[in-house]
Amino acid sequence: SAAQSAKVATNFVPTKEDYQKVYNRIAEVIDDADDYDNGSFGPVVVRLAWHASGTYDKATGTGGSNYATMRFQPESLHGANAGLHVAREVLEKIKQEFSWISYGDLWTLAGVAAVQEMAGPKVPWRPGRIDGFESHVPPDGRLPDASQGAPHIRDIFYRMGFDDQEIVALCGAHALGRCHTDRSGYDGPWTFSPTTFTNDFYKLLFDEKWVWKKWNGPKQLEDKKTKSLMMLPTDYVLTQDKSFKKYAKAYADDVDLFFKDFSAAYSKLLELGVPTQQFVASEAWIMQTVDEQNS
Ligand code: HIF
Repeated sequence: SAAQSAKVATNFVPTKEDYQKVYNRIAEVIDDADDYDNGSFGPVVVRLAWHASGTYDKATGTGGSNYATMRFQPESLHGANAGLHVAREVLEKIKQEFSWISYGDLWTLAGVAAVQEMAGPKVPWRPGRIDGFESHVPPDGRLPDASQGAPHIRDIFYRMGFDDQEIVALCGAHALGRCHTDRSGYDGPWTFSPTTFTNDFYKLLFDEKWVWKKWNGPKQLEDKKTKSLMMLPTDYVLTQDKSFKKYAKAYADDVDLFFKDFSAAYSKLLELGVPTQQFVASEAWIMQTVDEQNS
């Protein structure tokens, strides 16, 4: 709008309230999904925020959420990012309304809003990411391959600077959403409530009997009882690897512990690759849910 362009022209410095307005628009837009999956863009937005951040390489300081490089080829075409154009397009509407926000801040704030609005924990977040260029695109192959085992998971997440406990805490986000055959080749949701953030991912891992699905697609597991849920090989590994299993069991038994640890790990994920001095605040903010603002 003219008012917003004028703000940019006069060096508009957004406050926490301005970011809260963006958050509130995100909450509206992810819910406006009548004809899409389970009626929510929340899960695919959580995946966008993660894939935008999970390219980080601690050793070289490259990748991560700072430059929002998934806007560019070839990163937008990397196999792991198949389907994420849906999330980028949904959020583009908001970028048009709030032109002052960087794409990296918009995508990560959207991840936070999606988690919180789907009844998940508060995730501390702060702005400061800047838009980069094609030259910042990280190489392909930095995101995890779902057909692999524990050594691969560790390679990928240790490279970002996470430990076993943080890896397992993050993995609970697969309570949300589903796999699409035309994106990853895998098929189906992990839980019965894919638009509500719960610790059901861990509970189901331990409570159900998981068997290899007989089909033409990639190797995945299905629950023996209903055959309507799925686990990726990388998900199932959390019950097989001794160190991973310890944490997965703890999160199955204690939803509060899971929420607390997920919040910390996801917040850390979303800040990967952003130089500390770029952040506008020394401590991350807690954005309010729509419900909290209305009560
Ligand atoms: Fe996912 N993930 N993820 N993931 N992911 C998929 C979908 C989602 C991995 C593979 C896949 C995380 C870790 C890993 C979400 C969030 C997170 C799909 C299906 C695959 C194959 C894509 C499709 O077909 O649409 C692997 C191998 C991971 C490392 C173990 C994170 C922890 C769980 C970091 C994370 O936050 C979400 C949400 C989805 C659902 C997207 C949707 O469109 O519904």
